[in-house]
Amino acid sequence: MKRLLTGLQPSGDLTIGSLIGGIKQSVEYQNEYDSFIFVPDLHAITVPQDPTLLRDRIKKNVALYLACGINPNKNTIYLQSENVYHTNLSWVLECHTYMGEANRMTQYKDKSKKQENVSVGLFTYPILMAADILLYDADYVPVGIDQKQHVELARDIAMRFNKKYGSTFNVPNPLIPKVGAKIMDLQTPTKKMSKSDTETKGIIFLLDSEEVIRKKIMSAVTDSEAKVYYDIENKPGISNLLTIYSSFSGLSIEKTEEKFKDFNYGNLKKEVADVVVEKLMQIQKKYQEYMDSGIVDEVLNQGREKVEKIARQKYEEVMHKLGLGRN
Ligand code: ATP
Ligand code: LTN
Repeated sequence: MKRLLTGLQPSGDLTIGSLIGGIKQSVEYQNEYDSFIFVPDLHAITVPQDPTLLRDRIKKNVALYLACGINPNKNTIYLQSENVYHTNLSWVLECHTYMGEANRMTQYKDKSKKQENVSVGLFTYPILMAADILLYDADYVPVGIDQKQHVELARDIAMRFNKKYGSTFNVPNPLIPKVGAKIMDLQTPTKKMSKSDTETKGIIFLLDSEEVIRKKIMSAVTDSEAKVYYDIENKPGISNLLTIYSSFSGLSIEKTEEKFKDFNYGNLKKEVADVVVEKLMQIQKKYQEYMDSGIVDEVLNQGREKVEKIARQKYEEVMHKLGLGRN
């Protein structure tokens, strides 16, 4: 079975964008691949975080993964920070990455523009990500298009290392969802709904209450044409509502468009709110059960134990090849 590995940064609470664009795919992949899903909490501290919120969110995210259908018997689930080999290998890989390569990373360029004091960690972030991937010989790495460049860097580092020291790392492939629906912000429907945005009126979080979900959807920005059809360019708000309905109901975009063609915007929004509320309430019920049961800790302990063994073996091989230590 090929190995698949992915992580969702705990940089903000999970949103319906995280569900549709990330977690839902992982649920589909879990039957086909040996799946590793981890929380890249070390990546989260490349930008300032509140420790109390971060600690709380890490556990919440894992409970949400489970509530959304990630099966702990089919996935290896763990926290990045609980396995020291991620940072150990990251250092080794930093010493095999050129400044020119790291300088080309577009996410760093974008993110560093938004920060006042840019940390060195934000710059080396893609190399830690390469370590996350190479440590476990992942075959496939499902990521959004914005992360593709990072997976390509991991490939380049792996090939360079293998060439210099002999075959050590599997060369991973990015797995970009083919027709993955992109959920846009409800207030600015030309912008992706993003969990780390500070303006939250246009974001539906998986743990929002029914009242808040309805309020956010009912006040979604639309247009003045008063006609429901799918046209991302000219009607981003309405198209986004149709996408959300389609993603939550499983109905195709064409059928969703057909269903709502004679609806006014208010009634369309109400129907969208109904499907989202129905699904999220189910998820929240399961989430609460997982939070109360102690299963999250059990799953993470099991995951930690399993990945520690794999990672230690890989890291010892790397040390040996580099002439580090005594063996
Ligand atoms: P951040 O705000 O912390 O950068 P984000 O909410 O933009 O995070 P990521 O954690 O970067 O999301 O994305 C994780 C995965 O979920 C990626 O594969 C990404 O493409 C997908 N994803 C995130 N937001 C959306 C969205 N609004 N619509 C569809 N897919 C999304
Ligand atoms: N950078 C990724 C999260 C991430 C990741 C990884 C994804 C960290 N390490 C390794 C896949 C494999 C993000 O922001 N979505």
